[in-house]
Parts: sequence; C-alpha cells; structure tokens
Amino acid sequence: MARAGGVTIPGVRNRQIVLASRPAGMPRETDFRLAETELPPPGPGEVLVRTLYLSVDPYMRGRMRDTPSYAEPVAIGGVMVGGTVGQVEASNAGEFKKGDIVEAYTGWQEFGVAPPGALRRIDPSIAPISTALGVLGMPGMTAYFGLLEIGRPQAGETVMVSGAAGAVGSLVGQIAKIQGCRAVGAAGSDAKVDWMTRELGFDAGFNYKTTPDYGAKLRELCPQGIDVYFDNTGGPLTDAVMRLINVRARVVVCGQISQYNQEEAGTGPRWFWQLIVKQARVEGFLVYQFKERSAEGLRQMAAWLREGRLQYREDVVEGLENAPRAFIGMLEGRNTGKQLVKVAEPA
Ligand code: NAP
Ligand code: FER
Repeated sequence: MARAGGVTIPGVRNRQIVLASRPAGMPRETDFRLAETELPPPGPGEVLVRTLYLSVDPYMRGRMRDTPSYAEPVAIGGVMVGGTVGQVEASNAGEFKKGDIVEAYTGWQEFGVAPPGALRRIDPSIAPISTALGVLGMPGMTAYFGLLEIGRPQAGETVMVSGAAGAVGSLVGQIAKIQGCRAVGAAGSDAKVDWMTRELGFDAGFNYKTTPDYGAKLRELCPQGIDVYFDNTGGPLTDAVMRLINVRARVVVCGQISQYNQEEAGTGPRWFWQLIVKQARVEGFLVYQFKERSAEGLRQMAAWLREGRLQYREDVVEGLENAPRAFIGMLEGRNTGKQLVKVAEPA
C-alpha cells in the first residue's frame, strides 16, 4: 500500500533502474540493476508523477562517472537521472491536478515526486507528448540556441554538422536550411545519411564509418568551405573539419560523444593554429544557459513543425527494464533521431 497526497494507491510499487557499478569504457547492462521500492508519497506542495516516457541522453554517461564536476554523479545504488514525460497521479500543488501531462526530471523509474517548479506543463494538442523530450524539449532547444546563438549562420553559408542523424544533429541541419544555408552532415550509417538527405533536406551527407578520407569528402561536399561547424562528436572528423573552416568561421562545441567512454583524452592533430589563420571562434555551450528563453525557442520550433518545415524521428524502446539497453544502443549509434523509452500508457 502506498499513500499519495491523501490518496492510497493499493499495491503499487515503484520500479527503478539504479546504477550498479561505474563502467570503464562503454557501459554494459550489468552496470545497471532493476530495484523495487515503495511508492514515494508526495510531501506538502509536491506532485507525484507516473512516468510515461523517459529520455536516454549522452550526458548521462558523464553522470555515471565519479569525477569532480559541478553536477553530482549518480551514486552507486542511486536512480539514474534524466528527463521524463509523465502524468500527474496525485498532487498537493494547486497548479497541477491528476491527469495533467508534464515534463519532469524524475529519472529512470515508474514514479517520481517533484515540486511544481520542477515541472513543465505539456499541451498534448500541440504535438505528441513524447516530443517534450525531443524536438520540443532539451535536444530541440540545444539545436535551436546552439546553432542560432552560438553558430550565428547567415544565408548562403555552409553549416557542417557531426552526429547529424541524432536528436540534436537532425534538427540542426533542418534549422540551417530554414536559415538559407547549405547543410552538410556526417552520420554512422548509409540509412541515416539517406534519411538526412532525402527526407530532412540536408544538401549532402556522408557515412563517417565508411569514408576513408574525410578531408577529400568534405572538400567535395563543401566546395565553399565551412562557415559553421556544429560539433556533436569530436574525434577524427572534427580534426578534418577544422582544416576546412573559412575565415571568421564559428565552431559550436555542442558535444564530444566520441570521447565520453574514454578514460584519457588522446592526443591528435593539433589544429588550433587554424583559429589564428582563420580568425575563427570556438565556443562551447550548455543548453541550460538559454533557460530563460526556452518559451521563445519552443514557440518557434512548434511553429516550424506545424508549418511542415521541421521533421523529427523517435526511436522508442518499450519497457523500463529495457532503458539500459536503449541507453547503450544510443551510445553505439543504433538510434535514428531521438532515443526514448516508453514506460507506460497515459491513463
Ligand atoms: P544522438 O545524436 O541522438 O545519439 C548519439 C549519437 O552519437 C549516436 O546515434 C551515434 O550516431 C553518435 N556517436 C556515438 N559514438 C560516436 C563516435 N565515436 N563518433 C561519432 N559519432 C558517434 O544524441 P543527442 O542527444 O542528439 O546528442 C548529440 C550530442 O549533443 C552529444 O554529444 C551530446 O552530448 C550533445 N548535447 C549537448 C548539449 C549541450 O547542452 N551542450 C545538450 C544536448 C546534447 P552515429 O551512428 O552517427 O555514430
Ligand atoms: C550534454 C553533455 C554535457 C549535456 C550536458 C552536459 C544536456 C553537461 C552537463 C553538466 O555538466 O551539467 O549532452 O546535455
């Protein structure tokens, strides 16, 4: 028996995915464990949320690591953190009522408790509710503000994107097209490249896993050079792109996923001299720095969706117990578009 805001939910237990061990290199399913607890009762002013979808994201690899960072690592035995879309099950907060759909940060579990300030109300009439974790959520805002505010693309410029068939990258290329740019992307399979070029409107793309000479391929696909490089991956591709940036290029460091499973940073070609010659700018950013402007970003992305100028894809794995597999699959590149885990149906 569990109590929730004066409401008793008979026999409901909370299943969670907890961190069992800290991985070295690529995480394995045995680094996670399924745990079961009593359903947490929401305290005064709190909201109990039933998870419908949970998001698996690259940054979570960093949370599994016990190295000093301003973000706390997930403890051994602790619930994996992450964004969720859920339905209010019981509420002690006036702003939310049972049945409301919300975005929360309650992690890999069937139920979570949150204060109302940590919840975002989702309007299911705008788009499917799962998009609150993708195109109309954190990855969408990353693409929107990262490209437009850090990359500042101008019409006619060439925008190169790595990780171009993922949640963020697939949107970056499309936003670049909306801005009147040439969009070129690299991704890890021919099917992903076909999707980008045939359906999303990228001007060109290539499979970085089967292309032997990145420099030659980039020269072919970016005959005017590269004005904005939106980097999701780092690694050898980034080394090659850096040699082709134009004068006054902007390099947007969004992610470095090729390094997230590495314990040591390797050395590689040293390309920083290019920044001098090209008087270029490299800037890292965190989507959260644009938090105050998220309403604007969400409004614009929703409008582009409605106008058919933006497309998105979701890869959905069913079942909380399959969250570790979905997460590892995403790190391995098995996803096209946004990787999600569906945990429950809305009531
Ligand atoms: P995603 O692209 O949907 O999924 C990750 C993708 O990374 C995989 O599908 C895989 O695709 C690719 N990948 C994996 N290992 C790789 C490697 N060694 N080299 C090249 N590509 C590799 O994930 P996402 O959520 O959209 O995130 C994309 C990037 O943005 C990540 O680096 C993430 O950390 C970053 N990000 C940053 C912020 C921020 O605030 N700065 C916010 C959100 C995301 P392939 O088949 O193409 O290999
Ligand atoms: C990401 C990579 C790193 C990301 C966030 C971070 C939100 C860093 C987060 C932190 O240290 O707080 O993809 O996405």
